[in-house]
Amino acid sequence: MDTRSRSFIYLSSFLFFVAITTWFVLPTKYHYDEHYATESKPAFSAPKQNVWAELTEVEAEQIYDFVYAQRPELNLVRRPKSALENSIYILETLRPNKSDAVPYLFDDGDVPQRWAKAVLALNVDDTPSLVYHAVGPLPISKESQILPLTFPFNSGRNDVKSEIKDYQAIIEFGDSLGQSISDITQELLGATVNPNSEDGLLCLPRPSRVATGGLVLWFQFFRPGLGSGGRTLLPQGIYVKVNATSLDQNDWTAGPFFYNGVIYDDVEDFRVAIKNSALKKTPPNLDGSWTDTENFDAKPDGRELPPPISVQPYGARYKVDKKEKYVSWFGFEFYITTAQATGLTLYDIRFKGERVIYELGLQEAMAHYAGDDPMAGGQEFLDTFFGMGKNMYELLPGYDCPAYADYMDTHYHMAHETHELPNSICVFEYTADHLLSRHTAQYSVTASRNTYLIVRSTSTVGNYDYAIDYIFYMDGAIEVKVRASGYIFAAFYRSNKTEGEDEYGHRIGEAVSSSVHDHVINFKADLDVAGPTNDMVRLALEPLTKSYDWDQPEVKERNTMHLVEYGVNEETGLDWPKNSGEFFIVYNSEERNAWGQRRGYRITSGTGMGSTPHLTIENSTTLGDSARWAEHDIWVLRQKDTEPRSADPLNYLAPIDPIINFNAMADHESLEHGAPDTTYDGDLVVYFNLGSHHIPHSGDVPNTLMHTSGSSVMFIPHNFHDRDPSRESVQGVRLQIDGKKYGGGFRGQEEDARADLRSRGEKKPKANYFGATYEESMKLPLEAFEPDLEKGYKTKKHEVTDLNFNGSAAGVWMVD
Ligand SMILES: *[C@@H]1O[C@H](CO)[C@@H](O)[C@H](O)[C@H]1NC(C)=O
Ligand SMILES: *[C@@H]1O[C@H](CO)[C@@H](O)[C@H](O)[C@H]1NC(C)=O
Ligand SMILES: *[C@@H]1O[C@H](CO)[C@@H](O)[C@H](O)[C@H]1NC(C)=O
Ligand SMILES: *[C@@H]1O[C@H](CO)[C@@H](O)[C@H](O)[C@H]1NC(C)=O
Ligand SMILES: *[C@@H]1O[C@H](CO)[C@@H](O)[C@H](O)[C@H]1NC(C)=O
Ligand SMILES: [Cu+2]
Repeated sequence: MDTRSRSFIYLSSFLFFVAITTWFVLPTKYHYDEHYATESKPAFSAPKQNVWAELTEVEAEQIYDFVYAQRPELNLVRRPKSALENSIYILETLRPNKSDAVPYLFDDGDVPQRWAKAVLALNVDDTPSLVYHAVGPLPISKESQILPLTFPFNSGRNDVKSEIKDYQAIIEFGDSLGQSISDITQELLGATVNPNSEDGLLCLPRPSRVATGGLVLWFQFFRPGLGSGGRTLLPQGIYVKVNATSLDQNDWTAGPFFYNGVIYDDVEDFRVAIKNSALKKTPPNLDGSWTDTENFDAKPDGRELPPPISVQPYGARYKVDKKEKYVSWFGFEFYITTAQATGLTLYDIRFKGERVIYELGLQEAMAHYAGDDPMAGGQEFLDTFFGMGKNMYELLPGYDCPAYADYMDTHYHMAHETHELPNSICVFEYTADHLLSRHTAQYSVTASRNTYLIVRSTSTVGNYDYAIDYIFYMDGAIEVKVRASGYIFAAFYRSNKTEGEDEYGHRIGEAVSSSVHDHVINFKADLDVAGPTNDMVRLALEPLTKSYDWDQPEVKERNTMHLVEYGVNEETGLDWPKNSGEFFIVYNSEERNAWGQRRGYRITSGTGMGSTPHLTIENSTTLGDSARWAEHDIWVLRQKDTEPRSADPLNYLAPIDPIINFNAMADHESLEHGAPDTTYDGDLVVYFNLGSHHIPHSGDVPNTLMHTSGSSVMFIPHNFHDRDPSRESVQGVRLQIDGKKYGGGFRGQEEDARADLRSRGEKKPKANYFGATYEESMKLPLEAFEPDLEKGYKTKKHEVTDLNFNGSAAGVWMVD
């Protein structure tokens, strides 16, 4: 959202066809047999309304009209031209309190009242403020009201002041500042800022800053990154501090400057140093084919053939109610909803009719940098500020998701406009290349396939792409996985480096440093394991030296190990244990399985690159109190209607005094419950972090790769059932290699004793399948292998943000 609409030239052929294609429908789904077609199945509908669903366009229209009519004194405009005009910036669903939704879901209670959250962008005494309101109940009636929305915010406020008074002026200031030193940029960078040219330099501010009052920003020069949008790989070595505090732009000041490790007080100092050759030069960071995301020309052996892919000729085995965004698959059932800030959230996740998780969704996605230059050194992003939902773009069939996946759209309402993000959520089943279980016996071998269900979306926030998966396994396990790709936000590398430059990354190009950073991505899991009353424990496996009677007299003391359980009795943050030496388990407080064991789910760092991280930086100067959840791996808190979220997008604007301070939520309240103390009912909430310590290396150029950026957390049944429930769901085979005399077991086991396991009926075939199999050869349409993307892709232009302020949570400003 570069104001000069200096939009990217689509050099890559993919983006090129996106730009030229007209309006097409989705590729029709192929089906081997009409009989299996989803369309011909009886319509599937959710048992209840999706009470968390995003507002419809009709609802939004009603609310706009209502607010305009009720608040004439605010002079709300539909399309604000600056932060000094009042407007309704965002409208979205104010999700119902859990205390209202649960009676509806489980006890025939009434449908909870539907409310909207309205973010008003208001000019309060020349200071732009974002102010939260609740509007409802919906539909708008005589009872509907507009109320200040404070209860979700532990600051007690419903507003955040923004120092960004004139976004447009900041961008223009960067432009004219850049042009005013074109002699310097030509000399040092070999180019100039020129808004009328596509390959001119840009002079852009760092969004994050330290709120000491006022607006003091560091600007850095960038080459534009023409081909694929690789601007963040192209930072240049000139930095300038700008004081944009005053309302009057004429009072804004530029300087000092920073170049090649040296600070120059003002532009004249800088010029003089260049003229007198007192300044040590360092080569600029030039664009070239090295920033291109593709190599269309290389022909290594094998590239002439397409790779193997997955097909689904008999249709899907899950059911989706797309209207209610409700999914059912092998005992799993859940609702999906979206929000412009946080993307997907799943609600009321049940497994075989039992409650497991009430709410599972992203809270915030942080990237925190470090460096010895003024840009990287103070840089940090909280990506809900830019919108993890708003930036959930259309997925590529056959690539982001298999050709046979189902898609859903996302909507959000910004500045009196409803935006559609078509096909931005996909759902599909996938069979892993590895089994869920197998066993070789003396006369048989058995194998069960690992087929799982995935709900996927991808948020592209400026330079970075986050692919977020919710994965469901047949044993009741649930995994949340994030993989990152896209361009790293590199730092400029001074070839005449000052001491310490290599402490903040690797040199990965002529004048590029990889710029080390931490990704910490916070999720909420409101676990209701077999119901809401739960306890969390740390079940430790510890070394032990013990004397056993039966060991006497030979072994006086035996070095061994044993289980020790520690209750988590107060709200706290935990780190993944050393040597994976503890199991974090959430147990139901009352229910036990057939063996008298408490029914539980284990929370563990899952399938990624090592265990999931927390922020390395302690008490980050940039973050203040805006993201305290990043300081440990996993948190356990009381569930409260007044604490629905760990973070708010506006925390980015007010880090020192944020609207939600997570520290004040995780404040060591007791988690003990039951008589005589009835103040706490035992309903707990877990917050956990995904992400990675990202030390990009030469292989992150041009883009970060998803196999190295993956991280996940899993929720795994732990004594939740009496046996492994996947046995009744899986598809697989037991191959009998000697069916006559002996069965599957060891020699000596009589055939008849286990006849039911070994054969189906009289024929006693050798291969005994459980679950359906493919029965005949078939011919599949090309679409099953290679969807026609030129027809299928609806989007004509992606509103990818430039990690700048326009369209962020700070507001949107329209140009004429
Ligand atoms: C801000 O972004 C919106 C789209 O979200 C665009 O319509 C508008 O022109 C942009 N404003 C400026 C000042 O660039
Ligand atoms: C920034 O400018 C404001 C007003 O123009 C001034 O009051 C303030 O002292 C300046 N800050 C610094 C650090 O120079
Ligand atoms: C780095 O500095 C040295 C002097 O310290 C100078 O000779 C050399 O040219 C500089 N290198 C570059 C790339 O500017
Ligand atoms: C964190 O930093 C702030 C500001 O420097 C300081 O006031 C505070 O005491 C620090 N807190 C901790 C826990 O170190
Ligand atoms: C939700 O809970 C909060 C905190 O108890 C309360 O202030 C608010 O009115 C509730 N919302 C509705 C719609 O009842
Ligand atoms: Cu990264």
